[in-house]
Amino acid sequence: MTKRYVFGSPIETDAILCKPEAEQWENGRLSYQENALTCEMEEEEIVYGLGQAVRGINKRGWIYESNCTDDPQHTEDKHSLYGAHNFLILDGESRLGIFVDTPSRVVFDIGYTDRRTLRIAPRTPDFELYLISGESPDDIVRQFRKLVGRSYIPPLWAFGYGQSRWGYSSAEEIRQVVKEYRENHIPMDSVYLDIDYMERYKDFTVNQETFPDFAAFVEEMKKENIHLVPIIDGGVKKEDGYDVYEEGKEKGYFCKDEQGEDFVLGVWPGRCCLPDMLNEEAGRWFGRKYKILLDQGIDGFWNDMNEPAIFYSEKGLREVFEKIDEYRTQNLDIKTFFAFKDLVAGISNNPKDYAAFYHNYKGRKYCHETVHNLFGYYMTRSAAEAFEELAPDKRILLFSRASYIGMHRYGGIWQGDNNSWWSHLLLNIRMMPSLNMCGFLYTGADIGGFGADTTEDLLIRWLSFGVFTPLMRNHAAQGTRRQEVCRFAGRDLMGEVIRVRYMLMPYLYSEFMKAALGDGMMFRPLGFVYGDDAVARRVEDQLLLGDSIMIAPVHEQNAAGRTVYLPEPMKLLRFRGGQVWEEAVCPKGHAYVEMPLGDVCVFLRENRILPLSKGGEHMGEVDFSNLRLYHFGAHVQPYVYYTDDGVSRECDLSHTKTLTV
Ligand code: MIG
Repeated sequence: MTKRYVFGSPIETDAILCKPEAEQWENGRLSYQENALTCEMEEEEIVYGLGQAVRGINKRGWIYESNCTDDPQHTEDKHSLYGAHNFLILDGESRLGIFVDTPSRVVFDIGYTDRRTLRIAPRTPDFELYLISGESPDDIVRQFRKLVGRSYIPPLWAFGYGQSRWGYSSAEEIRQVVKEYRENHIPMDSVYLDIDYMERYKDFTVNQETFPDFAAFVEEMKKENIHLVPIIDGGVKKEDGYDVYEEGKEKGYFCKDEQGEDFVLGVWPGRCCLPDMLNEEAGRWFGRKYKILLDQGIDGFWNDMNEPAIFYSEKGLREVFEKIDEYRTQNLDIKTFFAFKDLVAGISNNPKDYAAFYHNYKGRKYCHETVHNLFGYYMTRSAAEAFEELAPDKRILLFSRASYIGMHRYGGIWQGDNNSWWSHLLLNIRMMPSLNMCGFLYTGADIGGFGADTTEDLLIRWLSFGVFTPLMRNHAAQGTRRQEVCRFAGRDLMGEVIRVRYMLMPYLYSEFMKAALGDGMMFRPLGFVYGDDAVARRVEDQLLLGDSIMIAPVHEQNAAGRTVYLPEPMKLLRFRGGQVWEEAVCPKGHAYVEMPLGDVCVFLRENRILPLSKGGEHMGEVDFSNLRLYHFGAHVQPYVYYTDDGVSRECDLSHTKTLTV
């Protein structure tokens, strides 16, 4: 049951599609005072949720802030990442789902100030609050997701393995990457185009010198069964004669500063303007621009820098230059040296700048900071709504870096600029269920790690987890070690791991679609299914994937295996050398399982079915009808199997059939 409460005069976010009647607030489990909601947490209570955030599946013991931020250091001392996902569940003696709907910052102090107290403090006293009670966390998630609407569904090919790298700058370079994969028979479906495909980082342009005849190149890649996926940035280059800029300026579609002039900020292309994504007309205009690339055969995009990231504002830059001169002649000591250092570092993503420009949203003028968390959401929504008109018959791949709940209807997200660290593989694992709770099903992290140099074993282990995530993309930053699998001596092993993805595809797609169409989760914490098992509830590095299997990825360097907790007897299926080895049933309890590099292990639940295909070198080769069904137990339940053509926008649960043994 959901109860809705309105505090002050909230700004509509369009997160919730169907709103129940608002009720009169009364302090109950949660009390409201001094613009904060507080409640006591029981010792054993677990707090799930918050989507994209640092730390564990259980969010207790830290203070988080919903404030979309471009911060490439996802260390555990941080409070905000790229998304703002204000939904959580308290799971103790009773259960409670909480969604705080407001477009600006919210602080979630989950036992940080006082270990036993939850304190939720929105930036202003204007917000909507939804309290959902239910029988189980699963039940609460379903009710919540029904309120926020169906999750985005990408085309089937977008589940294939994709290669990306910041720095790919010519058609020739991309041809080479594709050639290496195909020659080594390593499956692949997509290559991502990062900012260097553009002409001087101008959205919707293509560098004519390095990508001559882009449409023909897109077509050539399609023949190789490769989809090219270009990046689109939130900022539009301020350059005379650049049509997107000129049009935006003339029509008044850019965000304005206090004086009513176009707000100017620095991002990749240098000086930029921000399309007012929140404004219906401006958003529609920006969304229609994707047509330029659609017309050249493109059918997928990733939206970046849409927190929005601000390297500097024109004003901020001026101030820094003025101050820097003051330091020039000084003896920089303990006080002044660090102030000097911070001066330049503080120029990016500065709160002052977020308070210095305005939107025209739903007919009213708003200072950006009051609606900050909606920018990436509305950028992605603008694109998705344009696609509905421009490509009514097919699904277009779309995912974003910044997000707010509600955006999950329009696109997926990737988990941003992680690092090639083992701890970030673990973070990737832990974030999957939290994101799923908030409706973000099509998601994944940069496999191998974005920043810093990867290692061969990290990449293998990360791929061995990445085979399960809907977005399976290897991406790395400019200047880091090359990360295409063909660059490693262990390429054959990596190829075998990637092949597992294609064998699992019928199951993964089916589970994804059932989660999307049925408001469920694809990845669940063990506590969601084995809520009465006190040990299972504390497991932070194993997940249930769909209804049939559990996964327990290796996330430590030099481990030859790991301890796995089995909440019930399960059968170990080991993918090795392109084959599936059925091992003995592991009894309930802890078990040490050997997992040498290159093995992918799944734990099959009793009386469930795991359908597998033979695989393929791209999604078009995967046979979704000739399946081998793995199972064990005396009372095997039928498997509800979803398949469709993978492109039509029309999808519903009538596309399911039942597989039995
Ligand atoms: O600030 O386009 O998260 O995936 O490679 C860096 C360059 C800008 C950030 C994205 C990353 C991408 C990079 N972008």
